Amino acid sequence: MKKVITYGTFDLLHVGHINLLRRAKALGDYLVVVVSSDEFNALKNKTAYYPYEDRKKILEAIKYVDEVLPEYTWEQKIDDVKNNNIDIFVMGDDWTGKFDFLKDYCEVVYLGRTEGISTTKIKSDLQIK
Ligand code: C2G
Repeated sequence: MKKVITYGTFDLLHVGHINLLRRAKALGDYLVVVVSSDEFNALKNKTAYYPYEDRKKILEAIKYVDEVLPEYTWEQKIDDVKNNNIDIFVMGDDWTGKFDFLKDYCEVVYLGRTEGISTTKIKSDLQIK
């Protein structure tokens, strides 16, 4: 069984997230999504509209997603890959190169982002502060 892993906040879920998750799952048989805790989002200078528990539940309802784990630190990725026997790490190409250190442990794939949509754009279009 080929296991895939990806990371993110996945706030205000939109088609860019779904396109990423669909393509990530298509690379293997099992997709683990590591969703940023509210504390980790603070480290990313992000404030999610939905709290962690809700973002986790929403991701678990997506047919491409097999398992959802919490992301607490930047440093947990190597352990996550090892502990979950991951074969492929996937991120959107806004992260190209940033996670190449994982190539010692698994395949690293950066997928093209979906243009014209982002959580930040949704918030600004709706004037949510
Ligand atoms: N994404 C995408 N197209 C968009 C928006 C997002 O392909 N229009 C992808 C991102 O590239 C990322 C995933 O969807 O792979 C989740 O995006 P975010 O929730 O914004 O995640 P981010 O804040 O980039 O967190 O340790 C890594 C971080 O947790 C990544």
